[in-house]
Amino acid sequence: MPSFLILNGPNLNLLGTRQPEVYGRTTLADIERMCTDHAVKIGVSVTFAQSNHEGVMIDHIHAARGVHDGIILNAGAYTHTSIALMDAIASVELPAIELHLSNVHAREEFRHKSYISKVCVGIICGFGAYGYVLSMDAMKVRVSD
Ligand code: CA2
Repeated sequence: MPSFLILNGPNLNLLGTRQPEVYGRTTLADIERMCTDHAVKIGVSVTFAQSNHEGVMIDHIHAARGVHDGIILNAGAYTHTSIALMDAIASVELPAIELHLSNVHAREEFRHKSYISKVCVGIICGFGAYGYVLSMDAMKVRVSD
């Protein structure tokens, strides 16, 4: 059974509690439940991690090698700044999907730049919490190729 790491970055632990007009009212725990239910339906396994720290996120990415078949990554604001995360994704040679709740291209200019995109197989953004489910479907297709 394909196994996916779903890794969330800084501030995403606050989902559903602040800025609902931008990020919705769904909490990270709700998203994890949604993904766990969907995993059963499509026959994959999912492991979740969240960190507010760049180095810890890098450790999770390194640890995914040989354990998971793909990484679904909402790197939060590190998307727009982190060469280190980009290098970590490239180094593990696993397919990664860049995920965002919001449509980053409809927002501030600084969110249009992503270091992560260069090393990801695809990008899903703008569909809120449903983007996690979409990413799981997309990753399943990718790893079944
Ligand atoms: O749209 C996304 O998923 C983002 O990755 C979210 C990041 C943002 O920096 C990216 O540009 C796009 C921010 C996550 C902040 O999450 C919060 C959740 C609740 C309250 C405040 C922030």
